[in-house]
Amino acid sequence: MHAYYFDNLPGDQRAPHHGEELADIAILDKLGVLHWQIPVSTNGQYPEIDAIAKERDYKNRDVITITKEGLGELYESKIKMFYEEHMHEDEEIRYILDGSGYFDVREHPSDTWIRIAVSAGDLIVLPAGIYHRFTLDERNVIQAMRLFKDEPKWTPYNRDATTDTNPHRQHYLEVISV
Ligand code: KMT
Ligand code: NI
Repeated sequence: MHAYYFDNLPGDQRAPHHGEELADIAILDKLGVLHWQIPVSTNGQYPEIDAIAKERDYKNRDVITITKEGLGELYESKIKMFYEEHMHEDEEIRYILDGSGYFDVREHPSDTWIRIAVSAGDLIVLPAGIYHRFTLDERNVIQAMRLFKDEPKWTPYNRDATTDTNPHRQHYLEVISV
């Protein structure tokens, strides 16, 4: 996993968009983004993931494969939806099993995008209330385990005036400001 400032230039969202300025991975700590590197198992057992899931109360999980073939006619609309800036009222927890992609998160208070490049073995937890988006990269394939505290539901709230005052957003801002 590595992180850098997004260049904000127009063009394919899948391109690296590597800005001039480097971002220290420590910036993720400041934004409340948790991350681990856990080599992907070849036997279907995930003891380290299980331990983190137990400690953090992630009761459910599934596996999503994002490819043109896998998503069929939903592909373009899904890709667009993942890339709309949004927040959730719960954590977004993804363990990358294969392929790669980018999670963009908003730095606060500058509101600049930090691009986080993830690939197999990266476990990332985006805190509730953080503004973010996701895109495939130019390899066009990712497979990820999604972990959930409760049943597999995580409503995206696209950023607007109401998300700015959402209690989960407000709570997030309080937590990262201490
Ligand atoms: C999401 O919520 O943005 C997704 O599940 C897509 C990314 S999973 C690697
Ligand atoms: Ni999300």
